[in-house]
Amino acid sequence: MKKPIESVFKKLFSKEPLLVFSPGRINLIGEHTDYNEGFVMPAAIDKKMIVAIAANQSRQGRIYSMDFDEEFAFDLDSFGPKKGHWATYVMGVAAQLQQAGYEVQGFDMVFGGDIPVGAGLSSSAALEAAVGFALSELFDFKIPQRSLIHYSQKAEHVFAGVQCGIMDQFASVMGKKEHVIRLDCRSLEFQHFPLHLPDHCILLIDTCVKHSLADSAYNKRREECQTGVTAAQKLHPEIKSLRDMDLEILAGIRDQISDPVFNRCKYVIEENERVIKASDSLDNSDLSGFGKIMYASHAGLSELYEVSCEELDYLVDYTKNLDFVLGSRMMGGGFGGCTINIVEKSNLEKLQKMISRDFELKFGAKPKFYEVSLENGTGLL
Ligand code: GAF
Repeated sequence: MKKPIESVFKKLFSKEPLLVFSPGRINLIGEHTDYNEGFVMPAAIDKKMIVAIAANQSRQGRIYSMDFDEEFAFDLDSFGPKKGHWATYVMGVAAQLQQAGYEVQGFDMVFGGDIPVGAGLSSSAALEAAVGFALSELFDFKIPQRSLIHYSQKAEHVFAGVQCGIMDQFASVMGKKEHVIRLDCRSLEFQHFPLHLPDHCILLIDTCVKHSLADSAYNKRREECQTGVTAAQKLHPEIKSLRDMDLEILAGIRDQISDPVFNRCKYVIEENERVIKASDSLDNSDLSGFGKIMYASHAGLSELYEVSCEELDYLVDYTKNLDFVLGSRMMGGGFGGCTINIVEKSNLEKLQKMISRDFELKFGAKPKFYEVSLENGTGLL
């Protein structure tokens, strides 16, 4: 991907660009826990967004998207969100930097990469982090990593309209080769720990569907969690987020909240406990224990949090009786995208053939498969 982006840039703008990259992410476990100040276990992967950039001595940001084969220009002194348009992610980051006092000058940019869009691998967070880092390098802002993460998240909130948590941007910036990140989304304390899978690999199976309303349903889940917290605070004022609640506290407010709110809160409380248990399993090299927790996570996401869909449920169920798949669950925001699976390397091909055939028979289209490796976060190419 590096070569075509570089040469498209040179062709369009007749100068040498600076090249940066930012990876997509997987999440082993801890879904929809980040915005509840809970725990997550993501990692950066070998699929990335690449940004080529150079200053243009004007007050314009001129951007070309390789994926959309489209150009877009905006005036750095007057611009706003353009929800639903790819350029909103670039402008959103530029706006955050300006707001923080960085003097963003005119720039030319080409971007593209191999993170499938809509697959739940957080291509938008990767783009945001890449743009922030590219502007920082180009104009020598020296933005610290943590600020880069926050500006990227804020860009998503303000310019894309999705009230996302911190996980995706954090993983994209802080990823480390062959390591997973254990992140406490309240304190933002984290650890990199090596993931040893001698006989297994991480396989993502992409349903290639993204059901509409995913963004609005995401924001709705956030509100439902907050409704549960607000109800609990009446009895326990010290509670700040679902992170501070347990099932007993939840039972105490059962009469004050609706069934969906109860279910959302129950899921988040249980998922936080699962992340802690899953982390212990990995420490003890108990991969099969880890896999069982993945299945439990999926059940919660599907039945209580209600962010799964028929295609994702089918893929997870499919693997349940296969002894060469240790664990499987939907990954990311939901309503489509990928499942993440821990699969015995020696049976990888067999699994792909079986699923390809049966998924197509059921849904009329083939899924896609990505075997991923864990890689470093945002940097210079
Ligand atoms: C999306 C969001 F961007 C993340 O912050 C996270 O909430 C995730 O969905 C669900 O775990 O990727």
